[in-house]
Amino acid sequence: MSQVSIERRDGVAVISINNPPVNALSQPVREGLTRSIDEVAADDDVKAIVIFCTGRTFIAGADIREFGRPPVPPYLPDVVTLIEASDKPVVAAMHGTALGGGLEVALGCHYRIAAGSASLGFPEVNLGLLPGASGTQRLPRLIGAERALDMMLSGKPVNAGTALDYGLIDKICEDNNLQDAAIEFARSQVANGPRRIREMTVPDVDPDLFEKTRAGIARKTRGLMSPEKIIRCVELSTQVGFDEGLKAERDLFVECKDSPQSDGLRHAFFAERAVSKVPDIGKDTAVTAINTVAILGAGTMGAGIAYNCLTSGYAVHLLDNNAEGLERGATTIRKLFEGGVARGKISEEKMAAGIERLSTTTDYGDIGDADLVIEAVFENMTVKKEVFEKLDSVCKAGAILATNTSTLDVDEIANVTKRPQDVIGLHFFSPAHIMRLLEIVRGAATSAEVIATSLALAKRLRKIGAVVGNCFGFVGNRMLYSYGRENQFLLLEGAAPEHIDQAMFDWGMAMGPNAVGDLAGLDVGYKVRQERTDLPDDPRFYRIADLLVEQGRFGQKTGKGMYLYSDGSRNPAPDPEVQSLINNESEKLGITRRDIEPQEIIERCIYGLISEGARILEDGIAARSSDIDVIWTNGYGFPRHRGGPMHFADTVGLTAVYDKVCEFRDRFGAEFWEPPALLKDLADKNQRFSDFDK
Ligand code: 3H9
Repeated sequence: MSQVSIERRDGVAVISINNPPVNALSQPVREGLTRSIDEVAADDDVKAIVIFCTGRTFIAGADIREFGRPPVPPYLPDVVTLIEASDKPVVAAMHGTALGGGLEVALGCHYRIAAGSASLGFPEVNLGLLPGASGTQRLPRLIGAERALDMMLSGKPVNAGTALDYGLIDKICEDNNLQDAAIEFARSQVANGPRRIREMTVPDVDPDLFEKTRAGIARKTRGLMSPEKIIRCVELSTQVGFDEGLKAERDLFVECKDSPQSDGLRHAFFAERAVSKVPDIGKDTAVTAINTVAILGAGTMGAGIAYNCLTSGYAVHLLDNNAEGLERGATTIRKLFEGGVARGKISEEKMAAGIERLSTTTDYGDIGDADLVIEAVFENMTVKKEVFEKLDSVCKAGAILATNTSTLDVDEIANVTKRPQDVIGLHFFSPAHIMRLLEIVRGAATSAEVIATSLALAKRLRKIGAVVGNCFGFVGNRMLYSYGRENQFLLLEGAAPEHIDQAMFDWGMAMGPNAVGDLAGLDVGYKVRQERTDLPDDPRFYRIADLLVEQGRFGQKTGKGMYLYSDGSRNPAPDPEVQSLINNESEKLGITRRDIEPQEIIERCIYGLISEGARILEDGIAARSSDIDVIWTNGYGFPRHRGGPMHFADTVGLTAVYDKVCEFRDRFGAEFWEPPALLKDLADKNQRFSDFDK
């Protein structure tokens, strides 16, 4: 069946697009639209045209999957031009999410109406693209350059009400009456005829707008190419004629589309959708209803998780053995709510309702009715086991018992209960209410239902749930060990903390490893290392971090760690004391310090990560290499435009990665740099990690 069909309703032709799930503008849709517009243009009985979509949404954009392949005509800009050229008024009738190329189709129409629940936007920037089918030239003409820039640079959609205020749409109608309202509206415009945006001029703009915008986004968009190109296109819309602007837009769009940045961002988009598909968990796996969540431990993490649950509509019992700690936790939650209200993120009513759903207790007897318990106490196996024994005795049958451990063996914890099938790891990242990642750690006995329910929970908490296997540190923190190890070795070999951090920041990491360590607290990793019995017997291993902790330098919270934080500042300042400590240690260990180029810093840290990622795949701890990418881009500040460590390796080429790892093995020893068998195997076959996923 064709994805585009025509129905005639008393002089109005309704062109319907039916391309589930999101009516993306795949080649057959573009072809169908072209054919349909031509057909109704030639039909004298048709006086006006409506473009409508069946299913859950208006067109949600170009078909992103096509961008990795050679383009096949008709091209979208030509389709939009054809629509606008119609002599009969064309009305876009939008519901759901009218995004990207979908909104460009609507801008090619002469009029636009939308259902009240619709949202409209240009999310291309999130994919390293710019609106490439005239959006950068039509939107500023319709709503002004400033608002157009805001929509295209933020990538955030606007709701129907805002769209009406902006003049982006002409009318809002009831959700269940869209098609009829659009037909009536189209009929009412027959006398007026087409109104073409290409014939408009951009309303006057502040001459400094573009420079101010560039300066305003510089830090946030560092290293990204598409934001600057969006600004350039909108600037051109105020300087040159429509056709010239369109041509420039096309050239810049193609440059973006063909860039590794867009490739990485598109990979991240699809990886985030793939991660929710867990091989042995089907759509028919039962999901337990969760209404009440108990959170154990009222520290920063517990309070953050509680706030996240409360703002997602759950009732929360917050439990802590220590009454003062409990009060502090409740205060933290109230402050988080107040901050949310102050920033306009939540309403006063939602805050009041959320606080109403919170109860606090020091008594395990009060949490027996919880459907889900999330333990967020100290990262210590003995403490965790005690907690789970208590939970086993007080919690109702069928309750999910989750540990927020970031490293420990979930099976060992589960096995102190009589219900290991109900035990799972839910590894939140700090700050828990902000970080999007939730590592869902399945134990050997965890039931499919508990995993499916945890995935549903992640969605309701507005997080990305990544299901991983059980091993020390799971995926994220296990890989972090290799990354951190190289950082520590580089310090001893001659690189200053700030040089390492600068190199990694410039490469795209949100922060360098030393600044991250200070932020998270160097004592956290120290305590974990103290408990481990399987660490390498190498005096260099995390030596500097250990010494700093032993001197009471825990990081930001103690005003000094790898860096100095004077007078409560959060800005890391290099500390000569730390540098001399590092120099002394190098000498003690007989390491000759040398200048280390940023390139070596980057390669050792990132190839260390990639190698551990490959081992994680070999061990079956992650189901797909793209799951690892989701974890690192959403939990560890890995640059999204590089797709994630495994995708980055694919773009470098696995033979080159393998050769480099072998070079490091020869230079720095096999203990840490023996190439993983999977890396060698894929490199030998000239394959990618993405081939392993298939
Ligand atoms: C563009 O338009 C460029 C133009 O300016 C210029 C061109 C010349 N293409 O997210 P979901 C799939 S760039 C292909 O889970 P939701 C998705 O992979 C584009 N596939 O649903 C998933 O597949 P699967 C600008 C797409 O309800 C399924 O649909 N537009 C596309 O949570 C369901 O997706 C965008 O960037 C696509 N465009 O959210 C919008 N979109 O089931 C991107 C989705 O196999 N899309 N799929 O895993 C979205 O933001 C969300 O999908 C949307 C629905 C909000 C629409």
